[in-house]
Formats: sequence, C-alpha cells, structure tokens
Amino acid sequence: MIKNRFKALLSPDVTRRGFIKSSSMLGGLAAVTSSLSLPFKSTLAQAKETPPKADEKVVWSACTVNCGSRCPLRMHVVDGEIKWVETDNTGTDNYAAKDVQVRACLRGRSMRRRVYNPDRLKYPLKRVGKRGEGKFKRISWEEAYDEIANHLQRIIENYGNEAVYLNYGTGTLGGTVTRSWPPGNTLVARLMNLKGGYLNHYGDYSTAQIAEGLNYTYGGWANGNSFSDLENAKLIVQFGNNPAETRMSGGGLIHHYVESKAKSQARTIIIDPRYTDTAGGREDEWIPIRPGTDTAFISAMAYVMIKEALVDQPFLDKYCVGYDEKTLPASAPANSDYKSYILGLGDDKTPKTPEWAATITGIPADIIIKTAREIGSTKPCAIHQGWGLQRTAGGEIASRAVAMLAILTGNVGINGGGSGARESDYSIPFVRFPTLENPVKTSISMFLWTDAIVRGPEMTALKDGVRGKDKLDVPIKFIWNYAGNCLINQHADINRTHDILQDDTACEMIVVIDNHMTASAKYADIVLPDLTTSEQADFCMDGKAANMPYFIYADQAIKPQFEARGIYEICSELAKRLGVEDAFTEGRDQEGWLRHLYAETRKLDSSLPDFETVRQQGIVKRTDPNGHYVAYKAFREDPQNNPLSTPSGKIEIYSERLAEIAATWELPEGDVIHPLPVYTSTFEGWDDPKRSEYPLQLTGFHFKARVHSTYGNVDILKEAARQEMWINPIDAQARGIKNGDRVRIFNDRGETRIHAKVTPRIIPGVVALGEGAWYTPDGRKIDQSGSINVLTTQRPSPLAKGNPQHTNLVQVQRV
Ligand SMILES: Nc1nc2c(c(=O)[nH]1)N[C@H]1C(S)=C(S)[C@@H](COP(=O)(O)OP(=O)(O)OC[C@H]3O[C@@H](n4cnc5c(=O)[nH]c(N)nc54)[C@H](O)[C@@H]3O)O[C@H]1N2
Ligand SMILES: Nc1nc2c(c(=O)[nH]1)N[C@H]1C(S)=C(S)[C@@H](COP(=O)(O)OP(=O)(O)OC[C@H]3O[C@@H](n4cnc5c(=O)[nH]c(N)nc54)[C@H](O)[C@@H]3O)O[C@H]1N2
Ligand code: SF4
Ligand SMILES: [Mo]
Repeated sequence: MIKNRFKALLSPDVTRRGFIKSSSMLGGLAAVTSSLSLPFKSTLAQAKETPPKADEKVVWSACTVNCGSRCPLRMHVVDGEIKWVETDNTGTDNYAAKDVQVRACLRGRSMRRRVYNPDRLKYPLKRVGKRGEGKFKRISWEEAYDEIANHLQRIIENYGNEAVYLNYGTGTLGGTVTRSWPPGNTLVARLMNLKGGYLNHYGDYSTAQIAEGLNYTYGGWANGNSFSDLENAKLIVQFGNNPAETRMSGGGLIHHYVESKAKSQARTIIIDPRYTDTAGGREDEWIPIRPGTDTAFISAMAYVMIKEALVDQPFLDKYCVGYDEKTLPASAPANSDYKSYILGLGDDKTPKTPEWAATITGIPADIIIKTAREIGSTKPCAIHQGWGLQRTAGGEIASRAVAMLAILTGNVGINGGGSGARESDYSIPFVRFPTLENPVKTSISMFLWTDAIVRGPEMTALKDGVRGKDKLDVPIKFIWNYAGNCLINQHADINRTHDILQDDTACEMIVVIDNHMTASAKYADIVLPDLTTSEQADFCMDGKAANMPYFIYADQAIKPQFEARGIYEICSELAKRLGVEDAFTEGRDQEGWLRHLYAETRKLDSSLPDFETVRQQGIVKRTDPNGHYVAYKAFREDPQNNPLSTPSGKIEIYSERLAEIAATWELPEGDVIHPLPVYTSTFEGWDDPKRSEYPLQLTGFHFKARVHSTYGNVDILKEAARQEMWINPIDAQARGIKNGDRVRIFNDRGETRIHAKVTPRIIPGVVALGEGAWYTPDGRKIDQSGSINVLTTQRPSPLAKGNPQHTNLVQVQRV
C-alpha cells in the first residue's frame, strides 16, 4: 500500500488530458505573458472526457482552502487510492450563459500530493521536547481526549473561560462541518459554547484595517461592484489588487475580470509596488508606488481635481458628510473639512500638490496630474482596491483614501463604477452548522493573542482595543488551533512568538488539529491528525464566479488514512468527556447533520435539487437574480429611504466617531487616528529614520504557488513557482547581487535566506516576498526558506489593532 502510494506520487498528476502543459504554465507565470493566469481555459475546453476504466471510481470532492475561491475536484480512485484529480466537467466557457465551468487551479489539482504527503500527521501526538522542537510521542486517541478534557476543565476552573482562546485558522474555511473560519463558527466553538465559552476575537489577518477603516466611511463591511460589472466601465483603476494570483481558479474572479474587460475595452491602471501577474500584458498602465503612500497619491489627485473642477460636487453635497464646510458636522472645528485639508487650509497648512506627493510616493508629478485628469473625466470609472495596501501600518486610512477617490468622482452606486472597496458578489443562502452563542462577551483583536498570553490583564479598551470590557482579567492559558498555521508561520515576528510559546507556564495548553506537521503543530502540546476533505463528506460553500454562485457536495473519496479522525468525531468525543455530548450531537452523526442542514436550506429555496441528486451531480450553480452586483445602488437611487448604517446615514468623509476615538484612545508615539483620510507617516515607512540601518521597504504578497502555507509542501508546486525575493536591478547592483544569488534578508527581528529575483517588475527601494513559505529555522534562528514572518512586526496598526504584515524595513546582502 505504502509502496503504491509512493509510486502514485512519482507519476505525473496529469497524464490524461495533457495538463502537464498547464503545470509548466504555472512556472511560466513568473514571466510577463498574458494568458498565464487563465491556466486551463483552452486546454480544457478542447479536451475530450476519457471514460473511467472498469475498476475506477470517480468521486466529487473539493478544495476548501482560503484562496477566495472554492473548487470542485473529481477524484479518480482505484483500489482505494486517489490516482489523479480532475475538476468540474459541467457547464461551458460562455460567461454570458452564466453556467461557467469551475476549474480548479494547479494547487487543487495537486490535492493528491497533499493527501499522501510525507508531512501527513498519522497518529495523535503528545509533546516530549520543548515547544517548537518538534519532539513528540505517539499516544492513543483515548489518551489524547482525556489529556485535553482534563486540562481544559482545570484551566476553566482556575482562570475562567476567558482564558481559553480559539486561534484564527482558515485551512478549511470552505467546509460546513469542517469549517475552520471564522473560529466562532466552528465545531470547536460549538463545543466551547456548551462549556461556558471562550475569549472572542474581532478582525482577521485578511482585512483588519479595511474592515475597520471603511466601516467609518460607509457603515459596516464595505462592498464593491462585482468584476462582471466591469463590462460597463470606461476606465478601471486597481489599487494593490492582484486577482490573477489571489482570485485564480475557474470559479475565480480573474476570469470575470478578463472577460468583462474584453467587453468594455476599458483602459486599466494598476497601482502597485510590483508589476503583478494581473498587470502582466493586459494593463494599459502600471504606476509603481512606494508601499504605504497611496494616501499621498490620492490626496494630490484630489488637489488636481479640485483645482480643475473635476470633482462631482452635486454627489458630494447630496450623499456625503464633510467634503467641504457645507456638509461638515456641527461638532467639527473650522477648516477641518476634506477640501480644506487638500488645499492646505487645514491644520497642517500644506497644499497637497502633485510635487508634494511626488516626493512621498515616488510617482512623478506629471503622472499624478495626468492620472487625476483621466480619472476625473472618464465616467463611469471602476475603482477597486485589493487588501494589500491595507495590510499595512496605516492601512485603515489608506483604505479610506481609495474610497475617497471613488467618492470625489461620484462613481459610487452606479453600473461601471464602484465604491473603492474590493469586488463583491452574490452568494447562495445556505443554512450553516449552528455553533450556539458564546456566553463570554469579551474580545481582543485577532492580532494581539500573543500579547494576551504575556500581558493579558494589562490590556485595556483604550490602549489595546479590548472590547466588551474595560480590560482583560486573565491571560490566555489554553489555545485551540484548528486548521491554522497562525501559531507561528502566518503570525508576525516569529522569533518573538517562539519565545512566548516556549514558556509552557504562560500558555499552559496548546491543541493543534491539522493534516500536516506544520510549523505551528511543532508548538502543540497535543497534536490531533484530522481527515482531509478527500476522506469525509461535506458541503463546501461560498463558491462564486462573479454573478454565478455555487456550492459543492464533496463526498468521501477514500478511507481515512492512518489513524486520522474528522473534526466532528473529535469534538463529539470531547463533548462526551465534558458531559455535553447530547447537546453537541443532538443525536446526529456527520451525514445526519449534512442531511439536516440541507433540508433546512431547501426550505429557503425549494428549487434546489434533493440531497441524493446533489450527491450525484457534485456542484450546484445559481445566478444572481439581480445581474451584476452594484454596491450601494439602493442608497444612490434613494438615500432618504435607503440610508447607510453610518450615524448620519450618509458617506462619512469626516467621521465624528473617529474624531471621538482620536481624542480618547491612548496611542503610542507616531500612531495617528484621524476623522479624515489624511496622509501620515507610519512606523517602518519610506521616511522612517530606521532606514539608515534598514534601507529597503519589504512588502509581502499572496503567492500563486500556495494558499498561505497550505500546498507549501507540495514538491511540484514549489518547483513550478519558486520562492524568491524580488529586487530591482538598481538595488541588486548596489549590493553585488545577481539574479538567482542566495541572499540574506534581515532586520533586528530576524533573518531569512532565499534566492533573489532581480527584476524591473518592482520599484527601486522596495523588495518583496510571497508570504506563507514554510518556516525552516536552522538552529541559529535563521530561516532558510524565505519565510517572511521572521521579519514582520508585532506592532499593531492604530485603529484596528491589526496586522501590518506588508510594512517592514530590512537590509539585504548576498550570502
Ligand atoms: N507576512 C504575512 N503574513 C500573513 C499574510 C500576509 O499577507 N503576510 N496574510 C495573512 C492572511 S490574509 C491570512 S488569511 C493568514 C492565513 O493563515 P492560516 O489561516 O494559518 O492559513 P494557512 O497557512 O493556509 O494554514 C492553514 C492550515 O490549515 C491546515 N489545513 C488545511 N486543510 C485542513 C483540513 O481539512 N483540516 C485541518 N485540520 N487542517 C487543514 C493546513 O495544513 C495549514 O496548516 O495568514 C496571514 N499571514
Ligand atoms: N494564490 C493565492 N491566492 C490567495 C491567497 C494565497 O495565499 N494564495 N490568499 C487569499 C487570502 S486569505 C487573502 S486575504 C487574499 C489577499 O488578497 P490581497 O491582500 O489583495 O493580496 P496581497 O498579495 O497581499 O496584496 C495585493 C497587492 O497589493 C500590493 N501592495 C502591497 N502594499 C501596497 C501598497 O502600499 N500600495 C499598493 N498600491 N499596493 C500594495 C502587493 O504588491 C500585491 O500585489 O488573497 C487570497 N487569495
Ligand atoms: S487553491 Fe483555490 S483556486 Fe485553487 S483549486 Fe483550491 S479553491 Fe480552487
Ligand atoms: Mo486572508
């Protein structure tokens, strides 16, 4: 069996339909050519389906990782083993027909290599060495359950439920039973809620700053128009958005982006420190920008637009608060409106001229002027942002600034326009696993859990953003880490986290539930081997292809490997030991729950096929009844009857709530919270004095070879798209670095080594690393794999207390 499996790993995944071509395409993505992010389109459309052999069974499964998509996988199983993996074979290539084939990317198609990976966890493990050393002994499931239940009960008795924390983890967020994110909607949460609850968190590593920032502008989570609506745009402007890598699959939105742009033929401007794969060959203009300076660029464009009467004054008067003194709230001081700020009539007395911004952003003044004129005079203009520029030290303000551009030009709420937020879509309403209510109401920012271990009771509402209470009462003593690698790999400042976790008198118990021996698993006291998606049945949710949402029934393709067990069984067994089994299971097994949840869903939509049909057909597709999604359309049409959920009901350019927060919170030196989206310097920005020691800005990006760290141990993917550090020829030459040289990247937090990619695709003064490479310390605290989080800071952003993981200063040398 083992031998067989090994053989399976050696054979190419993709013999049947010439997919080998596609895997070299992934490698080729690093080069600038345009068709590459549409990996399978023509190959698949022309391919003929080969009928399965007699001894072969084809089972619908899915890839449920956190890439923003969700893909069906059809597992070809022979003798109980997955031999190869195909994807959706229903639907067409015709986007207008809204029955698109949802094609998995090469990551999903290499799922077999994740299921049969040498890193696969086989048995429950108990730590015997120090945390992080990776020394474990094999134990039985019974011992593991008892150990966990006993420590949990002891810790709850000694410290209370607030000492129990569910760490962020998105490894299988697409599942229903197996869902891992948000942690509050997982089976672990259901279990804990039956035992008195746990310390909550707010925010997430993806969108902490934008969710908080745009909440003050638009009220609640801010939506953008769907990519499908780009067919109505005359001009497209993308700030720090790279869907060719971050929205990659057949269901992935990059296809809609390309299809819609092909229809509208709209000119596209991409603003990014890197010439991204989204730019590659199909943008009309790339404006390289210094990280963290988008607000200065936008302020200067606002200056040009105001001077040249290109702002949409009627829109600003009718829908907005605080553009000029006419709509400034009574509580605001004189000249604190946006127009005064831009013209230099506010406190700082600095007009935000193109020359002023050129110094900050690195964008020449004439480009700023030209871009402002183009955006100001081309309607409708679709302005979108990704989440790259908000995962920064000043990300709350930067995200509001991008929205400001859409607001100034009156592009909000119309077809072909956009709000300046990220693209949004319609999804199918589906009844999810009930996870019950958490009796504990206190929460911390998801980024501050390491602080809550070392200084929990010192953390306050005004200083650290504790919510639901003035301060925390107890530190974190127990951590559940389900399907996440944020204990180490994905969290900032790995060396600091290592020191905090190594002390097992601080956090006393860590339980990791995963498929693989990850960097995080090495810090566990107990490791539980979970089933992969291939080994159990589940509904996989939230798939969407712009206005064609879908869900997948992923059936069990193979038997559980080794001693792995599923999360439902794990939590049910623990519930038994904690005396809440009946309440936890409600008498159902996993399939019983799937049938029950689906029956509840069909009550909402009786046109959905029955359970057995879905199991057969694997994927269920729908179309958005409203066509293209247009954010804030109702508000635009009738603001009186459809007010926003901001206090004024309008778009708040000036936010009184932020003015109040700015006046009351205790902020460290240099942190700025402001009622307007004003440009400010930040820690570790382009003008930080620390640049004399660490002269390069290091920015991260989400990489096509992995989904964060997941798939990061798949050999063929690592070869296809290598981990590299991007550096401009000017900076490389100054350091004697040639393309392919191994370099050390370091600052006072740590050091990592990897090969250099010397390329004009990145602005001088900036280097970039794909996030998520597997942390590989060499015993001297030097990472050998280009794992970015040895370099990132734990200092939170001012308002969201979020992760500024794209804001770092480093030095680079040839090894
Ligand atoms: N420097 C830097 N750091 C970042 C980011 C960045 O841009 N820069 N991005 C941040 C963002 S946006 C995010 S969302 C986070 C993501 O951080 P995580 O949510 O930690 O994502 P992954 O690294 O993919 O880890 C998922 C884990 O789930 C496991 N897993 C996969 N499938 C299953 C399953 O079926 N069952 C179980 N039990 N486990 C499974 C995988 O093996 C893996 O260990 O990273 C953040 N970290
Ligand atoms: N293949 C793949 N796809 C993924 C993921 C993955 O790990 N792999 N992760 C998924 C997840 S969980 C998330 S949250 C999303 C993340 O989606 P995003 O956060 O949008 O992705 P990033 O690559 O971090 O950032 C997007 C772009 O912003 C640029 N950028 C960085 N700083 C700045 C700045 O200051 N200004 C400007 N203008 N641009 C800047 C980066 O160079 C990058 O090209 O992606 C999802 N999709
Ligand atoms: S990684 Fe994302 S795009 Fe690729 S197969 Fe999985 S869900 Fe689809
Ligand atoms: Mo994310």
